[in-house]
Amino acid sequence: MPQVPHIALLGLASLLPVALAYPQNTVTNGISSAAEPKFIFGAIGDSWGSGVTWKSSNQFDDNSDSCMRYKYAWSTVVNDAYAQWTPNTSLEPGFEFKACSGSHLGDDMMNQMDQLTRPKLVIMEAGGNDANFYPMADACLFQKDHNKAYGTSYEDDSAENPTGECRKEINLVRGRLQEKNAEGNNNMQNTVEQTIHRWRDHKAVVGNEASLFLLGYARFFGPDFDEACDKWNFNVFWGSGTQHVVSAMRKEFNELVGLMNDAIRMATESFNDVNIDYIDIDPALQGHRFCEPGQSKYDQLNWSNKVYLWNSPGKWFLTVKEGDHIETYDADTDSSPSEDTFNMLIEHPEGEPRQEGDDYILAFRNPSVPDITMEWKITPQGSGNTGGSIARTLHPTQDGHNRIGQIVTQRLSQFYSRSDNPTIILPPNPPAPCPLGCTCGSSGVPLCT
Ligand SMILES: *[C@@H]1O[C@H](CO)[C@@H](O)[C@H](O)[C@H]1NC(C)=O
Ligand SMILES: CC(=O)N[C@H]1CO[C@H](CO)[C@@H](O)[C@@H]1O
Repeated sequence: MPQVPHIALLGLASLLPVALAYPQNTVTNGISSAAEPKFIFGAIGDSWGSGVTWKSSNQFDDNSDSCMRYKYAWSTVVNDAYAQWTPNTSLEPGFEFKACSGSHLGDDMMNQMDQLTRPKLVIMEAGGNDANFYPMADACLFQKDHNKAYGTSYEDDSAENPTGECRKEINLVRGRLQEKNAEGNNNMQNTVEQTIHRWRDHKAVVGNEASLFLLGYARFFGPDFDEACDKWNFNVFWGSGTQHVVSAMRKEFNELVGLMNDAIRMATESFNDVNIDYIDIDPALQGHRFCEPGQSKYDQLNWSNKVYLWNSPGKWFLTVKEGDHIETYDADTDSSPSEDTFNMLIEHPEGEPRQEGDDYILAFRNPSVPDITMEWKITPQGSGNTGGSIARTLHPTQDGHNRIGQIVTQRLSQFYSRSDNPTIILPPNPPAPCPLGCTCGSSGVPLCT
């Protein structure tokens, strides 16, 4: 890469004044001399980095900057595992968590860098907002804007000249990920590279021998062969949406996440610097994405721990009545009805949703079990922290963050040559669930009818 030595020279030119300008009495080489020495490491990035808290009990901090940092985000898992990867066990961990929901590559990352003291290690996860994935997810999955006509569904639309919002948004995201600049370089990769250049030149990094790891994202959907999902949709019930989660669309979503990851990985590789590298976190969700074989609709809506991604934008309350017996469940306490009850009712909405104030309410009753009803109430727009139950959609659950944190921990222990610590073994991926319509004995070989 011809521009690398050039920029590196620029960085060198500014090294001396910047290093001298840095307050030497408080921080030297990532070791704070005020208190006991620390190994300072920062986590910066967007909402996949912040983790998206959705209630006060799982906030990492007081959320006064509305960054929605989650107490169980992958970076906290890495911090908890500090002793397993640190290059120097005599140093206390100096974890600085600055990732912020909504952030982009470039300026936002540099603003977060400004908030770090003098890190020896920075782990960054960003780029999704530069590709602008959310409008695509809304158009293809949730369709939560009551007043919007989403138009022709994915399967009835043209890939080249779409009229429906879903395919239009997919094409926009694809464009952002595949566009090339005048020199023929991929724009997204270029944006990542520019951010890395700026990171190298940042005053907290210059002269500090710091390392930078960039995380990618994880694909949302399981392997293609599950057909049950073709008949489901993730549309919110208060909208008029009927976009099913068809396999061709799932495949495209996965492909786009893959393109994002390629741009990040290739950008890091272009530096050919052992201190700048990519970590593939996609395997973290293996077996636990949406539409994995053998999952039920209940699993998709985050009422089980089979799926490691959040679904269902909105703050919800459920009431299940069985004769005189009434049970309520809500998003705040994370309580949920039994899977059997839910699955028995969910395909049987009774009439149309009604609106009460800010809420939308829909009742369900299965004609074959008429004395059980379920009422589902959703507040689409949360305020303050409740907004997180919308914003967390399509982000990892705590289980997902755990897995991502384990992957990062393992990588760091290799990077810092902690061969004394061979015990970090990622949990094995669960065996593939039995495909629908098949039976799987202890051999695990599916017998399908
Ligand atoms: C680890 O940190 C301690 C405390 O600052 C320092 O005295 C020691 O030299 C460091 N060890 C290595 C191997 O860098
Ligand atoms: C709101 C909700 O449904 N929460 C559930 C999501 O999944 C986790 C398990 O990963 C449950 O603990 C929550 O109750």
